[in-house]
Amino acid sequence: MNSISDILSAVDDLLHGFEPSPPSLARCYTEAQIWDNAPLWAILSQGAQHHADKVAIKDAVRELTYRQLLEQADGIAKRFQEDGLVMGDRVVIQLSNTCYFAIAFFAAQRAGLVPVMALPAHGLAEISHFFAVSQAKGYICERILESPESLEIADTLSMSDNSLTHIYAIKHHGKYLAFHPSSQPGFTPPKVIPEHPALFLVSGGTTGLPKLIPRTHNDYLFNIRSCVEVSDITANDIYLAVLPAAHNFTLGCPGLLGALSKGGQVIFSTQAGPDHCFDLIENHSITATALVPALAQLWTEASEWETADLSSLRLMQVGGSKLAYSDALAIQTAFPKVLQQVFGMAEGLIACTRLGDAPAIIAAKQGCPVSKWDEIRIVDNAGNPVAIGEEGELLTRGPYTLRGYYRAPKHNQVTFTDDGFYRSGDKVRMDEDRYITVTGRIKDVINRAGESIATDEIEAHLLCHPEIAQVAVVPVADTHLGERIGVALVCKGEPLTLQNIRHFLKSKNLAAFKMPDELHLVHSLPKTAVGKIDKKSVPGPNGKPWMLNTYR
Ligand code: J2J
Repeated sequence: MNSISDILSAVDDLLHGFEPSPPSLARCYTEAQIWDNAPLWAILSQGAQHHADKVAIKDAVRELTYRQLLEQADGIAKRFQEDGLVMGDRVVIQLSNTCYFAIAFFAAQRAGLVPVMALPAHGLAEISHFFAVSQAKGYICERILESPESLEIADTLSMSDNSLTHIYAIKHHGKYLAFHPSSQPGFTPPKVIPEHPALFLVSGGTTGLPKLIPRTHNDYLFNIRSCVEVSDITANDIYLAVLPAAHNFTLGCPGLLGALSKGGQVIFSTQAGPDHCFDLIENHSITATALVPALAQLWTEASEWETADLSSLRLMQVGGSKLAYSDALAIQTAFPKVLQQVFGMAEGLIACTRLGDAPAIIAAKQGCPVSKWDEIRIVDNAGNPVAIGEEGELLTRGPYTLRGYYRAPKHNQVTFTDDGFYRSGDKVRMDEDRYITVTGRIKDVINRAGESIATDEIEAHLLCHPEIAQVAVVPVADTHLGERIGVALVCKGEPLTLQNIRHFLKSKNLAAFKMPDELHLVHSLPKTAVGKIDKKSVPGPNGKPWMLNTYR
């Protein structure tokens, strides 16, 4: 049996380096019933109460009803406890999109463990970093049959000096602890405190190692509920989890947890390509899904020749990076009336367009905050608020936005204002109706011969060129200019030349000093773990990363 003192010390350790909301605000959120004061697993227990025999989750090989999902999660939760893991302990979960993901996630919640939500594409460097920061004891991973190296991280971690004591490997009968869900009716979960962290999301920044973002039971439940409300999720919805399930977008905005919270159904897909997913949409009558722009672009192109019946789809969320206006229009033509732009961040704030908005607004803007309790401040370089409609950095605070990254005091000093606003680093404009247009990242600037050039301005112009599919503008080291402007392009058909794009940019009245210095044509641009363009890894003409190492 796990002793009370083990539990107290695990919870104590969990809270070390966690920045909660100030008590006065916490009280206000509770009194206003923004915070439910419930554990995150209530989503599942309520589902099992109201929709016990309805299928909750499905993947390519299995399906589980709400009751089965709860009982199997409880079987694993009991196993965790028997193995000595206690409430407050952290576990890193790194699983692909199958039913096991949901079982493992809810098992951790039911046992009071706090999962660090790693993405399948994270490598040893990121996973080791998650262990170093969180001091997690458990690692839940899987052997992916097509990828024999998938247990290499577990092998390496098990031999190095770290906090890891329990490795659970799905689909693996070997040296690691087996993860065999077996039903456990009547399990009593430990009593978690809803103001404590329920999970750690990982930051989506494309520079440096990801930071850990503590999300509490209260804040995440509110996040999910707000997204469910604005997207009208009901028990009739069938949600396709196509981006990694551990990413905030797929997990809780409204994502798979949103669908389950209303008694809907979740279909897990390990493939994101249109041929596979279109069949899933037809076969399962999928109603809702979430994509990054590059994937939405691919689906849009494929809709021209794929013949599957996609008429069940009523909500296609697109977010994660800027959706080019021309791509939004193409989506609206290929998939009428279903597009919802989402500007979100694992740190908290979610803004989105509403399905009932005018199509022109949905194509052009990233949306307005999902909650009236989201506080937004747009500031200039000196930190002063800008006028409505002016560009500036977006700062935000609210009932589901973090107050500090986990165990990162130095970083937190510069990333949060004294009054608790999170500096997102995103450059935006906001209209009177609180609709936000993302214009870039404040630090995506090239210093060319003393001139500061925003890369997103050049990118936005180039994306209007009918022959350009994708673009990344990066600073390239230059002995004379300091930095020069490099453009990596994916063309739709005929390859373009530097001359062509300069000519095009001139026709858009772009200043001479913003003209690209160098062009590199590529077949595709590298992507981050969730599928956003990863500028840091964009290859130059010599095949090596092109961007200056010192890119700020
Ligand atoms: C431009 N930039 C965007 C958008 C995010 C829903 C949707 C996305 C995320 C996500 C998420 C953008 N246009 N529509 O968690 O729940 C960039 C911004 C932001 C950063 C956050 C969700 N949508 N971005 O992408 O934590 O720069 O979350 O600050 O991975 O992605 O990244 P991440």
